[in-house]
Amino acid sequence: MKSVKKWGVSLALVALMVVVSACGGNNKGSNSSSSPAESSKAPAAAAESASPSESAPAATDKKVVLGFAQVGAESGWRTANTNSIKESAGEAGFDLKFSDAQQKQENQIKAIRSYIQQKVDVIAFSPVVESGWDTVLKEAKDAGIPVILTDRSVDSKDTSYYKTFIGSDFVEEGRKAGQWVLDQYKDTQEVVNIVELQGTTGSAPANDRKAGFQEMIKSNDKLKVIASQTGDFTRAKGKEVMQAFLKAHKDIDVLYAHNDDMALGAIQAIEAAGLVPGKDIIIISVDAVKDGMTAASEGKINFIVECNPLLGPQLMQAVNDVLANKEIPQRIVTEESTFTSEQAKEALPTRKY
Ligand code: GYE
Repeated sequence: MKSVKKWGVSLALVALMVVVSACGGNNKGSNSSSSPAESSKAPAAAAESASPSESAPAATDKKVVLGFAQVGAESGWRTANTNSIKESAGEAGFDLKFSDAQQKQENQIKAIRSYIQQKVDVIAFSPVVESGWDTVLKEAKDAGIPVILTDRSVDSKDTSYYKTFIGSDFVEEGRKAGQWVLDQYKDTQEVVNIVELQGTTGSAPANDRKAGFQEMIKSNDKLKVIASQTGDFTRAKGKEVMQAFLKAHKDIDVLYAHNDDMALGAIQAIEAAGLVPGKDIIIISVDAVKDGMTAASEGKINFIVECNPLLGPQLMQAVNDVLANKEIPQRIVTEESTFTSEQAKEALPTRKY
């Protein structure tokens, strides 16, 4: 920290920091806003205009401004992820500008452009789909603003567009789901009819969870995916698509849903069709959020592959490291496990999300 000579000035700075942290410390306050335009009026701007005119505060005295472009609010996983980011930003003392793209890439691009215009210190985002980011990422790079990817990645060839990617290994998650099915049906003499509810089309978790699953089950030709369609990671769509699957196919043995929310929607459709989820149709999903774990503990979901949404602390650490010019790995993978119904029952009481 640079020392400020004049007492009056340092007192004014202290007072200012108190005001700023009072405004920004709580994650439900200035940290949350739905559009990037709104978030531009966050406390940092106020801090600048209120700073003493004769001697501007040193750069190190200012709050770190982090622009975060979130995918949306499509699932329980996303809610837990958003909460983790807001909480950790508050704890780190950052000024967080948060936007929700409602699962639309064009909204995320707009938000990122607005963060570039506002000259934030770091931009972080979870790209809704994998492709189509090169132009906006180049704009950020040209503006000298470091970018960190969290949760989902991009397929850009030029990896210098981002400092690191913090998130799960989605292919591995798909493999874990596939391995479980492979084990369950290793002695089957009959064909096993599998239906798949895919995540958002073009998103990394949808592409990778499908690929990892396929990679495992292909070694047993009795395991057949007879229908596969997107349910956009939402409960409503999961229900709707499962209804259509049930109408079209009378003999579904297994449902593989790329997230808990779609599985939960599908469970409603299965029950409405007079079938017992977890028994008449074996269900596998990904995420292990509270509602999914509850359904698993009730035996309605047979196997869940965990995907950890609590990425906030790792993100804030990476922001600090990037700003301190520290070397950070290009890829930070989060640790995850899996749950059977029994294990879900045990884990549920201490589950944080
Ligand atoms: O599995 C799903 C959410 O990108 C890992 O997005 C995330 C996925 C998560 O909507 O529930």
